[in-house]
Amino acid sequence: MTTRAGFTALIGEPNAGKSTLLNKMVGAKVSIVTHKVQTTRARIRGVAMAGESQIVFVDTPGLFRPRRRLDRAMVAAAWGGAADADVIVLLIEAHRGKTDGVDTILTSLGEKAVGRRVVLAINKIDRVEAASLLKLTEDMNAAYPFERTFMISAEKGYGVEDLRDWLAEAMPEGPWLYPEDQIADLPMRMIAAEITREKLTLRLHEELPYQLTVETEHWNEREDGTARIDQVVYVARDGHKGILLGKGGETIKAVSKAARAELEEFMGRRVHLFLQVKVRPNWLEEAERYSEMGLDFRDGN
Ligand SMILES: Nc1nc2c(ncn2[C@@H]2O[C@H](COP(=O)(O)OP(=O)(O)OP(=O)(O)O)[C@@H](O)[C@H]2O)c(=O)[nH]1
Ligand SMILES: [Mg+2]
Repeated sequence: MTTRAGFTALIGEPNAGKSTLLNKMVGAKVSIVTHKVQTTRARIRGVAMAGESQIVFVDTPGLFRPRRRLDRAMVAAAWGGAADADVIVLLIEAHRGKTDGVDTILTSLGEKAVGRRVVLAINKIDRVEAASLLKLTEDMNAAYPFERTFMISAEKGYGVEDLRDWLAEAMPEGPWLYPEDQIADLPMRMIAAEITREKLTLRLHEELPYQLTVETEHWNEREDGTARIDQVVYVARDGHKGILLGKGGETIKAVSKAARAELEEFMGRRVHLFLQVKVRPNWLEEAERYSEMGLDFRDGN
């Protein structure tokens, strides 16, 4: 039997559903998902098996017009993910269509995807009437020579199998890159930090989720089979710390509870999670914070 293995990068505007699709393909929650834009910050790999083919999906941060150093590093990471891939899947949202943001991505694709196979996935088709998809498909294909167009709902699973089968065939021949039963290659301490950041993002409003970062500082395996995990949430301002803690510490307690529950489910055992909030006015300009996130600090220049 010939085996195949390769990389498929998922790119698109923030909120397009890239992480949802990766999780669906992998069959487990490897990458965090929220209803807010700019949830994913770094490249996250998830491994899916399809027959004799191994597809390594690369989830990327959304592509948008960056302002801050962190934004620039995120966008650079996204294009870096595309540059290394065998196939690029551009996700767009069916109900939003060909937005200005999508146009900007198409222009960049022209330069950055030379020689790569690029397919279009129109996502969230559960939100529109089927009739509207034809025109969108035409407009998109008039603007860029996609090899194929798929209509999917990453959340409901519609069309996901077709896309996976096509990608399985498109992967180059070669030995598998990961053991057959491996689904992710993110270290556990990073997955744990991401889970906490997801719960914070879901609970906090406006700019706050974009002004914080979570790091796992200590991870201790205990003799009773449980794990003690200590994490730090860095914020830039005193006021943010107050909001994060909430009245009588109720906000941070709720976040910690939700994160712990998900971690326990993911790990299949008991976890003791301790969160500490630290004010660090300059964290968005610190190289170490970026390497902890899996981002290249220099890309933010
Ligand atoms: N109705 C509907 N919602 C979806 C679908 N796929 C994803 N979503 C929702 O869209 C929102 C964004 O999903 P994500 O997977 O976080 O999007 P993303 O592209 O990874 O976003 P960033 O990480 O911010 O770039 C979430 O609320 C998802 O539940 C879909 O097929 N249908
Ligand atoms: Mg994402």
